[in-house]
Amino acid sequence: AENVTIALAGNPNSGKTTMFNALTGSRQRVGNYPGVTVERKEGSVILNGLHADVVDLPGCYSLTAYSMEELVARKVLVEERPDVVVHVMDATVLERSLYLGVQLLEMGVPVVLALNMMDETKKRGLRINAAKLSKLLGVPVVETVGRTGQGKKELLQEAINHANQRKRQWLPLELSYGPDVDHALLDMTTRINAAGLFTDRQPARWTAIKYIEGDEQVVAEGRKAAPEVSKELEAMVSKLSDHCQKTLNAYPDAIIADYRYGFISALLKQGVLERDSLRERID
Ligand code: GDP
Ligand code: K
Ligand code: MG
Repeated sequence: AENVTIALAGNPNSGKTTMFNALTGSRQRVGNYPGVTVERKEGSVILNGLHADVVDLPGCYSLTAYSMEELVARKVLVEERPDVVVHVMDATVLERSLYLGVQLLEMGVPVVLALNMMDETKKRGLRINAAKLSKLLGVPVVETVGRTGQGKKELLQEAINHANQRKRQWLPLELSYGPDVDHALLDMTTRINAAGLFTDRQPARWTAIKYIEGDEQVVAEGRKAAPEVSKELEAMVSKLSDHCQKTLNAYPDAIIADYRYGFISALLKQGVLERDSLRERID
């Protein structure tokens, strides 16, 4: 059987490379992505009978074309379609980390969350209910300490199980962004599906979100692949943008970001994240 392919994604300094090293040891190759100066680290892991190929993605905060790192990470996800993405999160800043996590889920890739830096989290008196987070998001969540390798086997096991269950099927999480954006998204998604624009490689709703976010790369590719469809989509975005500025005094991409943060903060309040009182910490 072919090895499961795992991509490690996460914010800069979340511990991706440390986890990559813990998993792959010396079975590594370092190269470059074509045409850019971003380093590509690949390796393989054999751990107690489990086999996988792993790629360490460049660090990013979003999956919109805001930086070279984000472009490269997204390109790997869309074009190479890893069987599963392990999102390595700095659990001491769970809320911020989940902003990328939510975007991975919205993209639809099979995701396993690694709550990394659990040693630091405990020192700071933060309590994270991993089981609850897993249940609420519908994805496996594993606690890890990259520096010691703690949790790495369970993480690998969960990643391989999840990959086999999902069989590379992309099932995007659909958030609401409020009535105005939702309405436009529905119209755009219908248009994208009817035209089959990029539907072989990414969810139509995700393409629509990228248009609304003003993602230059997706829009440029859309113009090239289907100029007429792209023109219609851009008109829909511009109408939405005018409407949102008039009625809400906000741009649609900012509204999308707000709703994502709202979703995350509501999630954390459901007993996922608690802070020990100072007294408990001293005891
Ligand atoms: P990357 O940018 O995501 O590749 O992050 P690195 O793997 O380079 O790690 C960033 C820093 O966090 C390094 O100093 C690591 O030693 C440290 N680090 C990684 N994992 C852990 C962990 O679980 N606990 C603690 N305390 N530090 C960690
Ligand atoms: K780093
Ligand atoms: Mg790194």
